[in-house]
Amino acid sequence: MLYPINTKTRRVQSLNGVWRFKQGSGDPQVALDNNEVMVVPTSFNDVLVDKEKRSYIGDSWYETDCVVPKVGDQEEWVLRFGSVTHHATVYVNGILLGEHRGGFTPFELVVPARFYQEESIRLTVCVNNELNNRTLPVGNLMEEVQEDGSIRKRMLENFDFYNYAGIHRNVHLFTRPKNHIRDIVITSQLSDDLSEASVEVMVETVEAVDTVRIQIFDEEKQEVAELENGRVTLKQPRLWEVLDAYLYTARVELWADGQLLDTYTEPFGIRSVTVKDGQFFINHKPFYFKGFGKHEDTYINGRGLNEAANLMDLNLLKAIGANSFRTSHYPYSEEMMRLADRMGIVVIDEVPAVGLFQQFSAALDLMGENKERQNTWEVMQTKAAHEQVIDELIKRDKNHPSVVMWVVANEPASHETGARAYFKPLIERMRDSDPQRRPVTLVNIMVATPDKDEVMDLVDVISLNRYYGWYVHHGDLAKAEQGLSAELKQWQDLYPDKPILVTEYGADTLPGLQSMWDIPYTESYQIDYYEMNHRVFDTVPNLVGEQVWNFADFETNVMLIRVKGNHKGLFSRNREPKQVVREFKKRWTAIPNYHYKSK
Ligand code: BDP
Repeated sequence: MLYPINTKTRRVQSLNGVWRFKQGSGDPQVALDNNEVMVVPTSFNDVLVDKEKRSYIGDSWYETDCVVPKVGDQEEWVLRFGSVTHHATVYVNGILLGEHRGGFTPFELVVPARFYQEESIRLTVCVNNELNNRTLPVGNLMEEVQEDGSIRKRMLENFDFYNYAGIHRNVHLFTRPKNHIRDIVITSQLSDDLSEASVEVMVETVEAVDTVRIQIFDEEKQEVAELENGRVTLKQPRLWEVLDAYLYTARVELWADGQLLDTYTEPFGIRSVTVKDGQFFINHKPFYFKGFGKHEDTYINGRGLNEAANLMDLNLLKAIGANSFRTSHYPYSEEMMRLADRMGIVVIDEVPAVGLFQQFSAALDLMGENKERQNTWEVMQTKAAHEQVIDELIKRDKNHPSVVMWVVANEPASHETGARAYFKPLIERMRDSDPQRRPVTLVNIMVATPDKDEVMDLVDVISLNRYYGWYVHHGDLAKAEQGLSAELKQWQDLYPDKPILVTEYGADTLPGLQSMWDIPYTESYQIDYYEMNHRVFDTVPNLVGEQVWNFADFETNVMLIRVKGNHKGLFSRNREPKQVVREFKKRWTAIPNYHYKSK
């Protein structure tokens, strides 16, 4: 899906701002009064301040008035939402326009022409934040009878982050020609010696046109090539390199009867990604991931778009010597993806498939022997939602040079019967629908050890979340070291040709707490914990990277093991460094992006 930009044939106007707002039942036929307001975009939760409203589960109504300026009869107005979490129903003047399920991907709705004549239109969005075993992420919805007999919905997240909701990303109204560029797909093949790239640009239009003109421009806005039949071979291309990004632009024009119908410019990078012999190659060189699992999570905005925080995070990421992050546990904003492209930061792109584990508990006490048998794959009805998020993510992010791998799910019950049947078609779908055929991974949970896991042979990279020294052997780093070392060796022996990536490891840490001994939650323990992990990582030949859990502390639901959120960040929630940041900086600036572990 194309990002909304102004071009000679498209005009974008923002609908961000202060909207009318109401929680509870609503009637789109009747305008909301002005008693309560909400900012778009943001999570509604924290800014509402009131405790009940913050944790409200159900429908929230958003409304604004806007003017739809006149357009030519060959043009249309489109409403575009960057994301609405988790379910949106959109009305214009009380008339249903459409809906979208899924809280992390954009959607568009064409505004019918009859509204273009109106002085102003009333735009109403009903936002629902319920999650269940048919949605992604997975949540457990409950109803509680209150003292007065009324029913209040409650949501127990089946995952370890706060269920922030609202109109989370930009809302735009834009014009485009009726016969327009629907999509642009850019792929490139690099020669073995990197001296040539054959670039292919495929353009999808609504109807056939006389001419589709495609030109490529460099960063100085100089034309580099004009494509014939959508293809060109570029000599000595400047590559998109890790932390040294170079972005070309493809300008597409549709022409009919000598008239320019539509034009759009799509930035892209030339780089290759391959996996072979237990290594992960970018631009034909073995790459080492240094970085983070993150969250879209800031004070005040919650999960709402915060572009300043995005830039600060990526600058901090660079400052500490990292080169990558994973969009745990959902697709991040398009603005963040464009920023990563621009800054040369490598991204592992994840769908919101989290919570696919019956009765998931962040405490990882799922290994308890006395627990009832879990039957995740009988309980979960998420197949349709999963297919949808895969399709929407790849449609949205396929052209981003920063994206080097897709994640089909985070910590599913891949050791339970039914996991293989569930994941095989989804992994194939992900691989096959990507025009660049990037590697696909699944992030494995600690209990799905090599002897129990049923799916890791299906993916290209073995991604592991491992908490030796935290959830296992808590406070005993010597035992933790043995456990981690033994398990990584097992994976290496089982899949000698697959790279291993540690996608999560971490220890909750409260800044300022110190100890002479191995006492969890102290800054000294965090330092020792990571030192132990790194010692082990460096002995595993196929281990191609380390992504810390988490970049920054983040908000979670209230739980016994959460002290006002999850504190595994290397940075606090307001992005101040913990003591361990200095240690990371030393390690990561010493580890090169390439050839760290070349065999
Ligand atoms: C893993 C999850 C992540 C949690 C983390 C933790 O992937 O979402 O926040 O562990 O417990 O289970 O800190």
